[in-house]
Amino acid sequence: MTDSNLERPAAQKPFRRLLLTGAAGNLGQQLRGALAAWADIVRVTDIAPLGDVAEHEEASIVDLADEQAVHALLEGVDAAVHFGGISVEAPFEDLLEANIRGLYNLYAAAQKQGVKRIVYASSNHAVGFHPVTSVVDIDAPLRPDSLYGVTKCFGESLSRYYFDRFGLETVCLRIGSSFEQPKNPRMLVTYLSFRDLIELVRCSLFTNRVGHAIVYGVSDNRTKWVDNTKAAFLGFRPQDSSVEFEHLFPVNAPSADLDDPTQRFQGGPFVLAGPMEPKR
Ligand code: NAI
Ligand code: 15L
Repeated sequence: MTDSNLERPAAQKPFRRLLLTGAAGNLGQQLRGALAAWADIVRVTDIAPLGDVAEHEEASIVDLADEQAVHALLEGVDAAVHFGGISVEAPFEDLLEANIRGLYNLYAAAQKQGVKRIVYASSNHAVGFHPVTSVVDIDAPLRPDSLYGVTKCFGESLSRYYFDRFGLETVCLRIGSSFEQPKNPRMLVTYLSFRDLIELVRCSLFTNRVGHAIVYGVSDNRTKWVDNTKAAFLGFRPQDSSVEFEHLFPVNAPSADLDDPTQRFQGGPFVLAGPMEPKR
């Protein structure tokens, strides 16, 4: 919680207004309801249709690449939960607009509007070219596995700059694989349950003085490729595990083929996905 929120009367919710980008997406839909418990007003936005708008919500369809519209979005916002943008490998031109220009617009607007904190959906693909035989902590070198991963590294650097230069706080969430359930054996390692995702966002919004922080978003899975020890101050304790889904994948499957890059590196299939040709 930011200092200005602490000045609000006890009967009110901790935040006056939270912004949620990507609200129509897979994870945005999960977060939309959760944010209602923490803010009087949740401003939801996406480039895609947002469905029914609740009484406590303000909704607007905005392309993150539209500078003016993004500046208007950030007006009167205490903190932003930024889950909008392209979430997979894509042609560079598309990533450039949504994930690079869009992110710059968001930070420039947040700084101008005096927003105190951003919770940024980074990705495991910022470090996806680390081998599965290693465990990475939050100080591990960036090793993006795709142009998509490179855009996440840009987001982590841009947010670092905005903290060092302007004091705008960010928690970068290096999310693993957050879906209803793991879709393949790799996701047994990278799985983040929706419940744990919501808890991670809650910790990121409510911990005092986060500065510029990085944390891995994975549940308490049996196999671990990431180590959150240095992010312990956020207080994130995953409740779930992919163990309950292990039966979905054959127990007698051959062990990882380390000659196959999609099995040798943590990023899995992303390591071979790009660069993609622009759509003509
Ligand atoms: P998603 O693709 O379902 O949602 C992203 C949303 O962003 C979509 O609703 C889309 O319409 C919106 N969007 C795309 N371009 C936009 C633009 N130019 N302007 C405004 N909105 C735009 O993806 P998901 O799974 O919900 O992921 C959310 C965030 O979390 C993304 O940033 C993704 O990179 C990140 N992430 C997700 C992971 C996962 O396992 N679901 C893993 C790692 C990171
Ligand atoms: C991501 O960053 C993607 O947004 C998501 O769609 C998944 O592919 C996830 O990583 C993953 O690594 O499984």
